[in-house]
Amino acid sequence: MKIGSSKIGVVLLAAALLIVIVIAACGGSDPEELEIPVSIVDGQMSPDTIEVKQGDTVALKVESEEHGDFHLHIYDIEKEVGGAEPVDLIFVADATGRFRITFHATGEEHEEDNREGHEEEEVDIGFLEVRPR
Ligand SMILES: [Cu+2]
Repeated sequence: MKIGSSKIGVVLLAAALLIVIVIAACGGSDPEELEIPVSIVDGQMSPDTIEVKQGDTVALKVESEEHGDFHLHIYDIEKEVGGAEPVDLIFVADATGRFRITFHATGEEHEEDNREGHEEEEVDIGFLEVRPR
């Protein structure tokens, strides 16, 4: 009986250890608040892909040398960038997938025309990638 119960003890210990390893490896991590600096130079976003996890609260700090609208598709977040200060874009990454980010150049003198010509004017500058947590 002594040998038997110590064997069970070893098996239980091994099982417990395995569970701890699996939990540690797979994460179950809590949503994070991320602050990500983004710059737009020559029609290209840097980083070209923003990677976050589902549920994260994301604050993009967008700097652009050119004046225009920063547009995150599907999430449908659009904001004017290109001033002296970086622009904060804050959202919760609740939808997973890969989302286009485009830039709409807006010369101040024909701002109204751009509202209509949205699709022709926009330039792909990068992606947002939201992975399941
Ligand atoms: Cu767009």
